[in-house]
Amino acid sequence: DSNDLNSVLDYVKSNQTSKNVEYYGKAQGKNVFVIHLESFQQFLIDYKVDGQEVTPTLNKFYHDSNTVSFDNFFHQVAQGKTSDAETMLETSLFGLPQGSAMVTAGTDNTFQAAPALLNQKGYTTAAFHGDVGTFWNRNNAYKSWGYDYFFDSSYYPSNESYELNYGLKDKIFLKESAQYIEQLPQPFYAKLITVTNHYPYPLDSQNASFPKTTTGDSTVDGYVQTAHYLDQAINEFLTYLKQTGLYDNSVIMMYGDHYGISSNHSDAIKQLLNKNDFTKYDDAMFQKVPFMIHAPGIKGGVNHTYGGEIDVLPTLLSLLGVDHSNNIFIGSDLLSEDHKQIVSFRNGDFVAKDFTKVGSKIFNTSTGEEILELTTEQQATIKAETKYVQIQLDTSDQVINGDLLRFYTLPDFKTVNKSDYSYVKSKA
Ligand code: GP9
Ligand code: MN
Repeated sequence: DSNDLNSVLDYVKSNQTSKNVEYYGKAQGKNVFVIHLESFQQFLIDYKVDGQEVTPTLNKFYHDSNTVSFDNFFHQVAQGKTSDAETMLETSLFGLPQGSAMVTAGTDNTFQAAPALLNQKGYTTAAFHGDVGTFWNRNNAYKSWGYDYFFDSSYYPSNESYELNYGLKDKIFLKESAQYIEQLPQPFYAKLITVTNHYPYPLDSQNASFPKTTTGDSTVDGYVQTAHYLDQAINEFLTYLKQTGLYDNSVIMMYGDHYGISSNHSDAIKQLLNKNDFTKYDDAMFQKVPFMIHAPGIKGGVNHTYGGEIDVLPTLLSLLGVDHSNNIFIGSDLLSEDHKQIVSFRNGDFVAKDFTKVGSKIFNTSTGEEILELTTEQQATIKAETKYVQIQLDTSDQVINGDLLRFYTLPDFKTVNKSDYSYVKSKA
């Protein structure tokens, strides 16, 4: 009941961070593009096959002097995969330990999510995706989150050759999204969810312009090829943004939602990474995904802060100068010096700046060495970090399972009324 809110509010209070004056509000009033890079792992950044970069566009974006890029950023998804990533990015709440929060809670729960928060600051909000709107219950969850518009596959030209795997091919998807982007009153918050770089990584011969890897694992070897295709699609989209001037008028945020190669493929992974071992520590590090924020005039560079998807929303709102000190968020601003560098995984494991815990094993995070005998001091640190992770996860689950945001009055925020929204395409 509403009393359960107290422990949540205690957490929120203890989770407050100071502002980083170098970044806070530096992108105030700018449009926001959130580009979801399907199954895109950090190791692809600057990765080469036979001397050729797999993702030249994204590498350039990653190293751009106006891009803040994180190289110790992890996905934190569980069974809900893409939907868990979306939930974290839009609400700074975790997905659930089982199933998908977007499916089980997306229709009925109350949220104070990114689209609604920004909408009430004058933003138009829109989500774009080339699959049917019902997948992951997006057509309902997006209403709860307050998206003004959701352009699903019904808004895109249909032609058998345009589709692959889970939906529209990325190049066609991004190209055909332009006609809707152009109609959005500014400033807008637009999320574009790509899908071609999705397991099992098929690609039609016409678009296959990069050699597959040769590990011999057929579910792995197509990964660089579809990643390269995604990179080309992003290149075309960024060119469009530059031509229209939107590039200089927008925050462009990109992230990989989760791993593309599951840890079951350790033999192939060892070949790809050119390593003899794939330890539990290596596996944890393999869960890194890119997180990049480009904004005109901001100081870019590769930032080594440890963080994850749960931290994206507070980071973005800080950059936009939108106060979030009263919001029930589990994560915190990655650019704040108070950000605790402990990345919780959904199963209670974690990567912290000092130690990494996988099951009962503890590793030194910077060297990867397993620590077999812990000192009393190390034991105390790990105990505290384990507890912090558990509190994060439990607090988040309490909020979602108890639908607690319905009891919480966020200052200057009007509760979203789902019946105000319809995404059904009207007949021309
Ligand atoms: C489908 C897509 C895939 O619409 O977003 O989701 P995933 O399988 O990655 O969770
Ligand atoms: Mn996904």
